[in-house]
Amino acid sequence: MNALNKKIGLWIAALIAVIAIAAAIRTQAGWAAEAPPATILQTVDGLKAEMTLGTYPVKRLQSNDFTVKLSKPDGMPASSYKLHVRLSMSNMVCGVVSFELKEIAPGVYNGDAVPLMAGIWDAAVEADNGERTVMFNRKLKAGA
Ligand SMILES: [Cu+2]
Repeated sequence: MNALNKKIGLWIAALIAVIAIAAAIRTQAGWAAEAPPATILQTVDGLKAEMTLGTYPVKRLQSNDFTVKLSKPDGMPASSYKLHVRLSMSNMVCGVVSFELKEIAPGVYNGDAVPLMAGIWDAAVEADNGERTVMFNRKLKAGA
């Protein structure tokens, strides 16, 4: 009876391991994960960022329009910031993509995001005006 319980226990452990591995593979491929929206609003330290992707889901190995609208607490555009974006994938070593955004209108910053592979990417947006640095974070989905 004890041996039978041990066998059943091992089977259950193996089954759990298989389910966990399958879930991990699905998440990395970006199938199971729902696509984050194209536009995400975030306020950090009083600075508001509206982060938008032109085509969405973005396309891997192509230039994808990445726009950040920065505004102050009073709603006025936050000008003259330097914006730096860093794209990476959690739990993967497929590479980091870094690029700068250019201010194309007061408080409106634009650049090209080029994800290396399909899946869910983390985008870290660093906004610096020489006096302080504010970090924004969002996820984005890249398709094939
Ligand atoms: Cu990857």
